[in-house]
Amino acid sequence: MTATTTTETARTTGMSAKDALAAVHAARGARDIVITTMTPARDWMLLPPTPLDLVFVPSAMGGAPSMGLGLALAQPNRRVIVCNGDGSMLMNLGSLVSIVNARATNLVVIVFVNGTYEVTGSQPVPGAGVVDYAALARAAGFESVHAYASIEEWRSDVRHVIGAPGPTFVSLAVEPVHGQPGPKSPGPARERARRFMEALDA
Ligand SMILES: Cc1ncc(C[n+]2csc(CCOP(=O)(O)OP(=O)(O)O)c2C)c(N)n1
Repeated sequence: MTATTTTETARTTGMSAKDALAAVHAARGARDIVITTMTPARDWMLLPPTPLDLVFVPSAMGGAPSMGLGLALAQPNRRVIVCNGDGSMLMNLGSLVSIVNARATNLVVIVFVNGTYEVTGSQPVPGAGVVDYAALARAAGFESVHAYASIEEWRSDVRHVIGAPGPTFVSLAVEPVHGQPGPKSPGPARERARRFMEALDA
């Protein structure tokens, strides 16, 4: 179930968020919805886009797992993958309980644990190095819980992890990056929402 014996807050293996996202990008199915927010959104936009990407920028901070739950329930024949920040996850821990309670078997929540609020200037996230996100997910009732601190292990498991019945929670210990700008909106939200809804109907 948990893939590594390393604690999830360990920083020894040097997994970059970009590499971890690239592994998600390579493994996602053609019909899967991918929601990204915070630095995962910034780095996802460096990869080739698809109409089923929901780059949640600007965002209701903390809201990505809830957005993912709504989409997972509305689109039961699609998998929904949420790429969230650790600070954002802390703002909306209750969503984990809602996800389990709703039995959202098609939902995967991936938290990029970098210990910082990277988009706002790398302030430390409360509890960085102490909070065990995988344990929080288990306590909320998730049965499929994984934690990785190694890009090699994540690359080798990602397809299986996101393809298995959920709800699934993944904690990725990634290196913080300092001094980079936050994500820029990829365009007018209304127009992007319209195109996204068209893609859902297609
Ligand atoms: C109500 C409220 N609580 C907490 C915060 C602090 N906060 C939570 S997430 C965040 C920025 C994003 O951090 P994170 O989700 O860790 O993503 P990263 O930028 O590291 O990718 C901030 C400033 C806030 N802005 N508002």
